[in-house]
Amino acid sequence: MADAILAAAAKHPKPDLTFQYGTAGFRMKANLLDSVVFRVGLVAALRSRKLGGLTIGVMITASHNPPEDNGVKLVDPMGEMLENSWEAYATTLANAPDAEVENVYHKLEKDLKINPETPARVIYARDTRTSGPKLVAALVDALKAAGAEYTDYRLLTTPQLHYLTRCTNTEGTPQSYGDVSEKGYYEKLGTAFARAIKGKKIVGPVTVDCANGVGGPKLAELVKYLPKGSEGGIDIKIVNDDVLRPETLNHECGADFVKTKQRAPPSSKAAPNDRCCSLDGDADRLIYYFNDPEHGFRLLDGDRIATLAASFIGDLAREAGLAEELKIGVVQTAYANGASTKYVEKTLGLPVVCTPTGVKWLHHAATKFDVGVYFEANGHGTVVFSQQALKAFKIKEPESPAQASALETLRALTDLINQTVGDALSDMLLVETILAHKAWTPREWDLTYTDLPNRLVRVEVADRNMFKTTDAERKLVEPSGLQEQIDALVKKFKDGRSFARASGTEDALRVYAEAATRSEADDLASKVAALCK
Ligand code: NG1
Ligand code: ZN
Repeated sequence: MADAILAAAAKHPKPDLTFQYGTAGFRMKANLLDSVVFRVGLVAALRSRKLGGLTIGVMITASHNPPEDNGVKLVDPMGEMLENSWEAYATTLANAPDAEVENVYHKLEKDLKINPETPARVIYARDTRTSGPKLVAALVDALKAAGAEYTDYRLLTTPQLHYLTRCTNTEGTPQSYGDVSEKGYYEKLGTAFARAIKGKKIVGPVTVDCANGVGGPKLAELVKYLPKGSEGGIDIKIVNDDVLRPETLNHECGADFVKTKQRAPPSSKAAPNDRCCSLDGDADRLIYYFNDPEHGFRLLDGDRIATLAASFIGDLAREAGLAEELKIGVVQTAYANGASTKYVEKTLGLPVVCTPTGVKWLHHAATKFDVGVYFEANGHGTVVFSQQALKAFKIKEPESPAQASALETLRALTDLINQTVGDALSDMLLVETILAHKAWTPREWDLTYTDLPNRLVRVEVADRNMFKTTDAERKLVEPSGLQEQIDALVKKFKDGRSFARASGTEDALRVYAEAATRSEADDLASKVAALCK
C-alpha cells in the first residue's frame, strides 16, 4: 500500500502554494485543487480507520463561489463538520511535498494510533461545477491507494451528503436517521412536511431561485414527494435552475447575491408581496425576500429564519406542556443584527449564545440546548434536538386535542429539519410550514422586528493574521490599543455596535457596524475600517 500512495501522489503533483483547511474546507480556483483533493481522500481514509471503519463523507463543492472555483470538505460520521483537530492533519497532508506524502500519511497513522488493517469507508458527492468529475478522479485515486471502500453518490446538495453519511452510520440501529438513499431523503422530507402542515393552508406559490446550481434538479425531484398546492400542499415555482450552462452558477442569483447586494436577482419576475427565496450553489443556505408595495425590497435573512423558528417551536413546546422541561435557545454570530438578538431575548424570552463565525461553532453550541436554533445571518443554519427532547415528544401523553396536535407537529418537525447541517431545502419547507401555521404573509414575518441599519465592509490589509480576537470575535486583542479606539468611536453613535475580524475564507479583514440610522451605520463602518488600515 505504501508504494501505491507514493505512486498515486506523483500523479497529483502539488503546486507551489500553501493550503489551509478553513471554515469551509479547502476552497480556491479549481485548477489548483487536484493535489488537495487527492490528499483529502487520504485523510478521509485515515479518519474512517481511526473511528473503527465508520463512514466519512467527502463533498466537492465551492458553494456560493464563482463557477471557476471549487472546494472539498469532510463530513464526520453523524453528519457533522470534520472534528476540529483533524483540520490540522488535513492541512499538514495537503502541504506535504509530493515525495513526502506517503511518509506524512504513515506518520499520522502512527501518531494517531490508527490500525491500517481496520476497514476505511468513504462516500462522496459533488455539485454541478465542470471541474467536479476531474477532482472526483483525484479523490478516487487516493481512496484506491489507501485501500478504502467507497460509494459515489454523484451529484448531490451538500446537506444531502451529510444526511447520507449519518444514515449510513446509523443504518439498522435505533438511531437510524433514514433510508440510505437519495430517495430516502426525499421520502423523509415529503412525509414529514405533509404531517407538519396537516390541516393548514399554504397561500399562494413560493418562488425558489436555485442559483443555477445542484439545488435546482434536487428541488425538482423533492417536489415529486410533496403534497401539491391543489391537494392542500405547496406550489413551488423553480427559477434559475440552468445547470447546463455552468457559467451561470451563482451569477446574479442565489442566496449570497441576494444577501450581499440586498436585492432580488435581476431576472426575478416576482410581483409585490410574492414569497421568494434563494438557495446557494450547494443548497445549504437559504434567504427569503419579497417586494413590499410601500417599502420596496425586503430581505428575510438567516436571523429572521432563526427568530421565526424559535418563536414557533417555543409556542409549540408551551402548547404541548413541555416548556418547563425543555431548554430552548438560539445561537448566533456577531454578524446577527442586534435587533434580532433583542427580539429573541426580550420578546421571545429565550437565551441567545454568540459564537465565532463558522457553522461548526454554532452547531456545537446549539447541541447544548434541548432545542437549539442556529443560523448565520447569511442563511446557513438549522435546528437540533437533544435526545431528551426527542424522547419527550415521543412519550408525552397529551391531555387535550390541542396538546396532541402540538406534539404531532413537533414530532413532524424533528423529521422535516435536517439536523446534521443547514439545509436550504429542508429549511424552506420549515419556513413554509411555520408561515402556514401562523397564517402569515412575508409582510407579517417582516414586521416582527425592525433591523438596525448595518454595513459590512471588506478591508484590504497587509497581514490579516495581525488581527487577533476574543469574546466570539467581538473584540480585538491585537494589534494592541486598536479595540480601545474602536470602543471610543462606537460610543459616539446611537445604538452603535462595530467589530473587526480577519476573514477565515478570504485574505481580508471584515468590519461590521450597525447604528440607529443608515448614514450612521455607514459612517461608523468606514471610520472603523480607516482605523484598521
Ligand atoms: P468569513 O470569510 O470568515 O467571514 C464567511 C461568512 C461566514 C461563513 C463562511 C463559510 C460572513 C460575514 N462570513 O466567513 O458566515 O458562512 O464564509 O462559508 O458572511
Ligand atoms: Zn453553501
